[in-house]
Amino acid sequence: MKEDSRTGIWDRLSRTRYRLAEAAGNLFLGERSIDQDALDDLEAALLGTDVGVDATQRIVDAIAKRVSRRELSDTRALRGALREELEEMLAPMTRPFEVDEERRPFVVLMVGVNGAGKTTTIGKLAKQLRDQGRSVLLAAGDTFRAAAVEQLIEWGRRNEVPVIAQDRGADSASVIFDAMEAARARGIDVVLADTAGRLQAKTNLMEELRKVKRVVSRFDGTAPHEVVLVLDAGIGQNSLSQVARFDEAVGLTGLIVAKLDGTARAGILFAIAAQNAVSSDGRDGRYGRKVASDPVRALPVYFIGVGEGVEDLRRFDAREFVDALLENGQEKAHG
Ligand SMILES: Nc1nc2c(ncn2[C@@H]2O[C@H](COP(=O)(O)OP(=O)(O)OP(=O)(O)O)[C@@H](O)[C@H]2O)c(=O)[nH]1
Ligand SMILES: [Mg+2]
Repeated sequence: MKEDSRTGIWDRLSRTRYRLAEAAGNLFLGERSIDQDALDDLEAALLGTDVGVDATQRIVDAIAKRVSRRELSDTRALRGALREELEEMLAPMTRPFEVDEERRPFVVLMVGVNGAGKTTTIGKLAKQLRDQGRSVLLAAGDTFRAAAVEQLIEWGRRNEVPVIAQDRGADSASVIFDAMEAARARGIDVVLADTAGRLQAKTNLMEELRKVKRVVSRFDGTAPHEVVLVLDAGIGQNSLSQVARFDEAVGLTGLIVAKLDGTARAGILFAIAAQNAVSSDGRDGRYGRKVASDPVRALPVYFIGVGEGVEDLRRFDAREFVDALLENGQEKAHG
């Protein structure tokens, strides 16, 4: 089971994997000594997969330090060291998505810019929650586009979960409020609320989301229980400003990185980790996280999206992810 999901990720993070393998292939497999040239190649490989300047610097510095301490005498040791560094960096972002059963309905707001993958992710997540035996209701909070409502209704139909929707142009906050009422009346466990990614020029997206949040918490003071930003991995370094902007506006509790399949560069996760590097005492340090809603805990990546299908939402796990990136075909073939 575990092996299956890992193989799946392995297959789909191709671009980043090849880039790393290409540069690191020399380092890991060749006869080459670990000199400045080798470190430069590693640096180039990391930068080429959207790891970003900050994170790359951290990783290369850490490796260089070990080299100068002569801890890394061979390529095998180097590979192990890189794995450790990458994993350590992502580890604080590994936290499972959990539904608090004391909160019913447990309300999840899905936010993000248009086209990021919000609606699709809701469809996939609804399926997972259903498979866990939970009842789910979808709220069509993206009232800006008629197609958005239809898309959500289609996901609802496929997963056999109800969808609360109103006509195009309806007030997003009131649709979500209605959905919470419906969920409470029906004893439903989880409400997944879709939101718009783009609004008319006269309406500000962040204002709208803030209003949604206010209205939701009027219904239940503890809600929303999760505010999850869906990021399109393909946008690269722009992810960083999106995390900051949405967090500032609505206080994020988690991330989902969609579209890590295809041409996406998986390195963006390291860039996000580096941006969020704040130690547990609140000072800038290694790989903790400062968020408006929770100043000392790392902002988790709950899931990664690796395709358009309903099954293509994988739990994020730092170790599994880094393994998938560093594994090469040979090793895989030999188990
Ligand atoms: N390859 C791939 N495609 C994805 C993934 N997630 C979503 N998509 C596709 O990305 C496109 C946009 O996804 P949506 O879910 O409609 O995005 P959205 O954030 O709801 O967009 P708006 O409603 O316009 O704000 C669709 O064609 C999805 O099928 C993924 O993990 N991998
Ligand atoms: Mg949508």
